[in-house]
Amino acid sequence: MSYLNSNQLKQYEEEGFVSPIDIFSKDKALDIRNEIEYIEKKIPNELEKSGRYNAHLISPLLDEVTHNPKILDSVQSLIGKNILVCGTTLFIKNPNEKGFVSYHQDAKYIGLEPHNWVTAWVAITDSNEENGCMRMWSGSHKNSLKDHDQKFNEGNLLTRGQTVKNVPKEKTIPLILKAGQMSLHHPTVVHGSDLNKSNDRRIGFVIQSYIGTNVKQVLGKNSVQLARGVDEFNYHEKINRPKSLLREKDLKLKKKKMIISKTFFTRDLQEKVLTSE
Ligand SMILES: O=C(O)CCC(=O)C(=O)O
Repeated sequence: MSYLNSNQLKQYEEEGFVSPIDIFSKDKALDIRNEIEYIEKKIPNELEKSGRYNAHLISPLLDEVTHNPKILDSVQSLIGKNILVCGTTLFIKNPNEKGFVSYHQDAKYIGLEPHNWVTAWVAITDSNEENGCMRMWSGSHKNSLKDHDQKFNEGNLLTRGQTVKNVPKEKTIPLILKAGQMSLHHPTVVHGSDLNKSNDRRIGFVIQSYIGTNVKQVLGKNSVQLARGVDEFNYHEKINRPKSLLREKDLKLKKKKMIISKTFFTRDLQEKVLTSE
């Protein structure tokens, strides 16, 4: 049992995140990294750009992380016992590349209402200040959603470059994780990350997000997996878990889900463009 204790619950409530939480061993993290790198070699581009979404549908080891009972215990402490997996994203920063993540609030663009959901960031490699770990603006989840600019800067790993202005960067808190640990963050906490200045990759596998069964997708359609409990609302289409690595039908499902996700990830931008014309 790995339910959150009272200190961890207090941290989440006051700061908008809880970290670090031990999930699996360094060796297990290395196995997962090897599976990711095997996929990258076997099918170049499969995990590039929008391909980084939903790799848990083609990789049994990422599927195992997504449904890990320790992660689900912690998540249950925050959103209740009926849990769906909405999607996952691989955030990989290679050394000597320009990857960063602008400061943003997930709830601003992800379309999940009400905010009975939480994001798990699982470290497949160590994640620290040198290689560009996530940084959180502690307590920022308590205020309402902030205005975001759309900034298409080179290297921004966010699809729409959504950026909150005037973040006090010197006050943001680095979430330093060892491979096999995770952090959990609130839908409205402002967060981002800097460049990887190390000589190795920084790999984060992000379950984006675990949602309560009462949560709807208001910007489009979602397909989900039941992670725990029962779905008494049935708002979303259900999809299967992979039985082996890189099955043809799972690759097709991942692609289909990517096209649907892209539609709602870009929707409010399209609306913005249309209204400003
Ligand atoms: O991996 C990163 O640096 C940022 C990830 C992120 O923004 C998120 O998980 O919501």
